[in-house]
Amino acid sequence: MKLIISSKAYSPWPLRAWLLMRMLDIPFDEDVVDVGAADKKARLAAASPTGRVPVLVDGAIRVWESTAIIEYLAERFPDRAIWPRDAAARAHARSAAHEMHSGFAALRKRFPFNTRRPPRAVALDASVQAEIARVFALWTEALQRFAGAGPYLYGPFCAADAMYAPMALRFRSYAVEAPGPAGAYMKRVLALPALIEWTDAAMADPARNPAVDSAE
Ligand SMILES: N[C@@H](CCC(=O)N[C@@H](CS)C(=O)NCC(=O)O)C(=O)O
Repeated sequence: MKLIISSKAYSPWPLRAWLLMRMLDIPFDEDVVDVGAADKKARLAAASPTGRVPVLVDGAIRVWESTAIIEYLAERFPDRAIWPRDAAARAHARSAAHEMHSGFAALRKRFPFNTRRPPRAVALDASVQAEIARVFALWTEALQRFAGAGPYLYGPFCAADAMYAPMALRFRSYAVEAPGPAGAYMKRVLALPALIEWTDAAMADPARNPAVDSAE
């Protein structure tokens, strides 16, 4: 299988699929469309009907949209527990993942994704603060109700953890402190060797997006 992604420093959606596959030992090749490449638009258009990545290519099958990739992987690798085995935990995890996919617009806008950004706080309006509080409440609820012995939201690492991993990176980049169990969970996610592999690769990548790099 091949996962088409974009420059790692700026790519929260590709990170989700990539991290899930790494964490669940699903082998794949990666194909990176460089943010600075002259043919970037053409390559994205050739890769994806939306011109956006991630795209998973499995033989003749092409899957776009991160949530569709997760569902495809869950069907293709039923032994991997991409979603929790328990029905109540699975329902919660799916709701959390879809809430991430469709929500948190204020937070994403205020915290442009940039894994190379030295941690620094910015002023937060009420809508961003409310979305941050919602993420922490969601993590705390999942940890308290479903994590058991942990260490992740529903115990073993699953798709919901992958969906929220870029949020942990955003919180680090913008110096947002997570309280209590949510903070401990965030630390565990940021310590994942696979996540560090991604951010190290981003650090070493010469590709630059000046608009994001110059954000407040
Ligand atoms: N809803 C899509 C969003 C994908 C998306 O916005 N991807 C960004 C990278 S994070 C992209 O490909 N942007 C196009 C570009 O960089 O020109 C998904 O869940 O996969």
